[in-house]
Amino acid sequence: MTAMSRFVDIAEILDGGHDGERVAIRGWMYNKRSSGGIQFLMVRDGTGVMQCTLNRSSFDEETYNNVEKLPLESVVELEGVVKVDERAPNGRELSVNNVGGVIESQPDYPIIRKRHGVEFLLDNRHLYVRDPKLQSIFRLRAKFMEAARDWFREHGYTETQSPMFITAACEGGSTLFEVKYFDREGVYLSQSWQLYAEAMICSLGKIYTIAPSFRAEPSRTRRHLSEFWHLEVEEPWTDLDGIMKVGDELVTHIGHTLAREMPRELRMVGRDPEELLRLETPFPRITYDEAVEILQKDGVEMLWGDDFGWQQEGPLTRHFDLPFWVVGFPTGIKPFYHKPDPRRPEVTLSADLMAPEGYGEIIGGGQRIHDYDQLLERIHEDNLDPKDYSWYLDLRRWGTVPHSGFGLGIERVLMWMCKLDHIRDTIPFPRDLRRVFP
Ligand code: NSS
Repeated sequence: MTAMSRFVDIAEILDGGHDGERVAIRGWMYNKRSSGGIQFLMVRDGTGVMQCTLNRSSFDEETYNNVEKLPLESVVELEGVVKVDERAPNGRELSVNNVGGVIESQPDYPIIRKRHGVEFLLDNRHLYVRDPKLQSIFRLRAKFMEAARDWFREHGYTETQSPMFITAACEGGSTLFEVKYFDREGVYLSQSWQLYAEAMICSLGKIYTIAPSFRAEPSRTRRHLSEFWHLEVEEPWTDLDGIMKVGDELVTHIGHTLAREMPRELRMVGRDPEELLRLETPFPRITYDEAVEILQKDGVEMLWGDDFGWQQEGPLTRHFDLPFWVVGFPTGIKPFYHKPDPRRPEVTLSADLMAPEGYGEIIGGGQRIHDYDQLLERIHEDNLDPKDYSWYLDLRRWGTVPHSGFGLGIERVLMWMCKLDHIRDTIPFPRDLRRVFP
């Protein structure tokens, strides 16, 4: 063993930055096999996974055999020459002739490379987060947040936060999580930043947040978490049409950024980057009425006035291969803050963005009521207590302006962009009805 040359990131090698060069990498031995005097190690660092080959003839017998005996997830430092080789996964491999510091792991790593049940993998999530597919998703997730923040910065929005302990529902009482808050009752975890955002637009103008939201979703589904990350936007002097344009541009920018900057990760998770490059503004818009008609023609159960559930969104979104808006939901199925359409008060100036291919709702939002009396009336109609919303009503008394906003479920968008069939793998430690451990 000789001293290692400088360590480089595996991603740099896979991107072609070190072809033919002598480099060292360090990481966890994710997988291995041997055949005919050659060992193939799959090594993972924080940036990627690559194949490393050890030829028996390049080592003394003891070193070669010691490496061969290493259990999975041992940490290795390997030095060698980068070879372009089409047979290697990702097209490059490290031809190793020097093995450095080794941290041997215990022999019984619970996640073997066979198929495990979902519950087993969730019980071992603290280890399963190392899986290369999950690693790619989490890297895409980080890039997602970066791309969103870039877009907001370029367009003059300010990031701001709301409290997580709140006292009144934004999205209906049935999914509120009540928490023990000193000796006070009626304190809950936030479902949305929105109500506070409506106060903050009078301070900061165009704003956004990226924060967790909490919903006590009563059932386990493929697309609900009890803790999800919510990207929300609110802006003054903006109507429904204006806020939909924000959604068009933001989602397109994020999709294009992932496709351009992380094509390898996208391919790894099963999404062709070209499909995201096809995103183009503006996204098509259909009315709620048209959506009901499409579903009824398809023989799906749906009456005018019903909310969409999975039974409806699945079939509806299979008609599209790009995202589209559904506009003008009935007043009866939307929360109190949605502004009724002045030309047709039985519907609201609201819009949900639907992801295609059966994925369904990824954004919900619209124009808010900015008139005091109208808001009070809607609060009464929904049997809410105006006292709970006194500060929210106040906002309509001093300098009220037309304003709009929306909330985007980050895990929902990632699930679609990564073409996953379940929401759980879009977040490192998913929380749902049954799971808060690990
Ligand atoms: O309930 S929403 O449709 N709308 C709001 O919360 C508004 N107050 C947002 C706003 O206008 N500022 O939720 C918005 C999005 C929705 O489209 C989903 O993409 C996502 O939040 N969402 C969820 N994702 C994962 N799990 C759960 N349980 C969930 N609930 C909503």
